[in-house]
Amino acid sequence: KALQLTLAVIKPDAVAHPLIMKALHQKILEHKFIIVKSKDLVWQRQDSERFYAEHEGRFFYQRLVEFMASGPMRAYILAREDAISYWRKLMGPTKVYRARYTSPNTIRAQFGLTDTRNTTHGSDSVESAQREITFFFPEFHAQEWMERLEPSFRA
Ligand code: YYY
Ligand code: MG
Repeated sequence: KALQLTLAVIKPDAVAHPLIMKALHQKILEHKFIIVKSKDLVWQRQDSERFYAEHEGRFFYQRLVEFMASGPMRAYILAREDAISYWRKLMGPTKVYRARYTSPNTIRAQFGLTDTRNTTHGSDSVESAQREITFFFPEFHAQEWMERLEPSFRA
């Protein structure tokens, strides 16, 4: 079955808690994602602003970019069948109160603190996955990675 790549990020609120990191790592493996690459990093504010440029001007923009540059994150390139929508489903809704009411088993419902400190990010489309993977892993060549797979796993 065709593998799809997505970018998953564990945000600073969760990286600060080793037990949450462990739970999230286990969840990734449990759901049969392949961890293609991972790295720990800290953003400067300008990285934050560039990544979230689409939200510039929204009421939450300042608190969002400030939070995302407030401490270490872990970024993963994950591969799986339907990786993009699958990871989004595991994440749950953006807003923590909504997540807790509507999807209590999701990552944001279980670990999110606020609508901003909501534990995780996931790409939301093929285009954003490409853009975001390159943003975090500029040295990674998705095309080459795909070409090395068994043909039946290729998109
Ligand atoms: O894609 P997703 O992360 O689920 O939500 P977006 O609507 O793209 O917002 C990106 C990011 O902005 C969200 O994860 C937290 C923050 N944010 C916020 O702080 N307050 C809101 N009311 C909405 C979003
Ligand atoms: Mg989004």
